[in-house]
Amino acid sequence: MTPLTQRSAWLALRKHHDATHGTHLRELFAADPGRGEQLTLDAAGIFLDYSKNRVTDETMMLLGQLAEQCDLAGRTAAMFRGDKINATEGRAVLHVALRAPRSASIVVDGVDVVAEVHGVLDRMAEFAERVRSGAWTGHTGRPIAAVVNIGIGGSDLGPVMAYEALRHYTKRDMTFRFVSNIDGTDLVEATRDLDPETTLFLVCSKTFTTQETMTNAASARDWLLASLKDPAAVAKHFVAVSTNAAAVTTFGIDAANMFGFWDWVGGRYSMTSTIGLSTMLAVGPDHFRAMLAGFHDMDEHFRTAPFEANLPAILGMLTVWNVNFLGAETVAVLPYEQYLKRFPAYLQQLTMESNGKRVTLDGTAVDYATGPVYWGEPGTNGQHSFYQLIHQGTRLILCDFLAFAEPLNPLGKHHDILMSNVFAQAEALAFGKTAAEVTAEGTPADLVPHKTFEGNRPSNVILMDRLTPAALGKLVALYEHSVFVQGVIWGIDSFDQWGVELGKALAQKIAPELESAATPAHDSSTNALIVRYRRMRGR
Ligand code: G6Q
Repeated sequence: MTPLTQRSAWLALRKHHDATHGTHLRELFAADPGRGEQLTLDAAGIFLDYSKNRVTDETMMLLGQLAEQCDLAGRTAAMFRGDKINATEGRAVLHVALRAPRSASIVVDGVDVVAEVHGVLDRMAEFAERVRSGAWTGHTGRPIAAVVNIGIGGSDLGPVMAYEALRHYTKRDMTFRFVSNIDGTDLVEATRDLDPETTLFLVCSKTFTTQETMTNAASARDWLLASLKDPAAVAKHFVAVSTNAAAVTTFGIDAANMFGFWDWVGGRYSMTSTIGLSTMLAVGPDHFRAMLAGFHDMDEHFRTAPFEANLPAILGMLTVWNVNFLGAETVAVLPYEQYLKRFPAYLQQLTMESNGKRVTLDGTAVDYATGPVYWGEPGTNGQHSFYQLIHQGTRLILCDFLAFAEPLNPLGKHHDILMSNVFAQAEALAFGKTAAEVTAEGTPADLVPHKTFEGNRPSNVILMDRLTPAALGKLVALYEHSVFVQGVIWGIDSFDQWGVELGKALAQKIAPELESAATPAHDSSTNALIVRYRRMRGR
């Protein structure tokens, strides 16, 4: 296969970039008064304004050609069909099956997985209703008042993001906590004001071997038994979400209280699987199903819409354009919605664990940039912090602004002020303020360079009606598929994560060395750190 950087569309994009990169967004807008309406998409309940990217119709046409030359359509069909596109792990990638309607059918290794998915969803719903209604009681007969999700990575970030995002819809008389870090403080702080008699732990781990989760789960069990005294209490206060039934039973969790999922669900793509149990407990089965329907709407849009009208395809290709041709190294995700405060953290894993790869599917080192760094904070807080660098620093940062027309908590003029900031920031980034404009305001000459805004900074504005469960589903699926699109262009496996292994293995080697007196066997820096730590702990 022709390497990416030698494909005709890539070469044409390079040439196109060289010919047009001197053109400022101010000029692009001046040349075409309809630009702000044309370079937009409105589909599946999401409006995307991408006009403030440094693109023209020709750019978009060439990006479409590049997608075609990378067989985006074929790879998309392969994913939806259940082909084992996670090649390095030999697995299908079927998070889309988790939100397919009951009537759908997707067969993997001879099994209709959609039927299985709905079987498990029904069990989850039944369990969630029992807990929410108080029918499920703890060991001493009291109903559950607090749910603690123990999990890490994909078994934490999606659930905590969704809980925060959908807080408006949650059962307010129940408390939800999320424990992920091996740092004991996480568990201690999460449980310090909880009553063991009314606390339910969800141990979420696909493998049920993850060090952090297993250690936290064991300490949570100790915390529970320290007050309830009877090991039989575990069955009423612990449920597991896992694919490893044997390990769940060994831990002491009743197999009847285990919710399974499948190896074709990647950790960071698992929030619509049983890993979303905490979400369902918080918002109830109906809202959870509405969220799944939102995901499915975006899945179908992605699967069927032509390239030029396809939201994830356009968003993904714009990222490729900004990264590979304009040199952006990071994407700032800026939700102007307080409930999405954990969305940037969630996206960091989704995007960076998926596309932080340096070899293509066949193991060849890439000679182009792959996944950018994603980061962000809710607006308007970021404006009073890091936006300075975005506006006047030396780096090009692609900004994704996320906003909703309807506030969930209408309060005076708050929402109009919030929205005016979204629109203002995107405008300021694109158009800036010229030295002539600054001078005309009577600015002293020596301050003119400081007060000048170069502009020409790219951004996307993603606008939705209202943050409902369905809207959240659409938004997350939009990014999931955008990440997939980028990975297809870069020719990488977006669904493995070998990069997390080395540190894990080394930590397992170092843990016993911290307790031993033997000379550690690492480099001089690691050895000295280990010895110093032992000394600091009086060992
Ligand atoms: C995500 C990764 C990773 C995983 C965690 C937790 O795609 O696979 O973040 O989710 O390491 O794994 P377990 O669910 O197996 O505990």
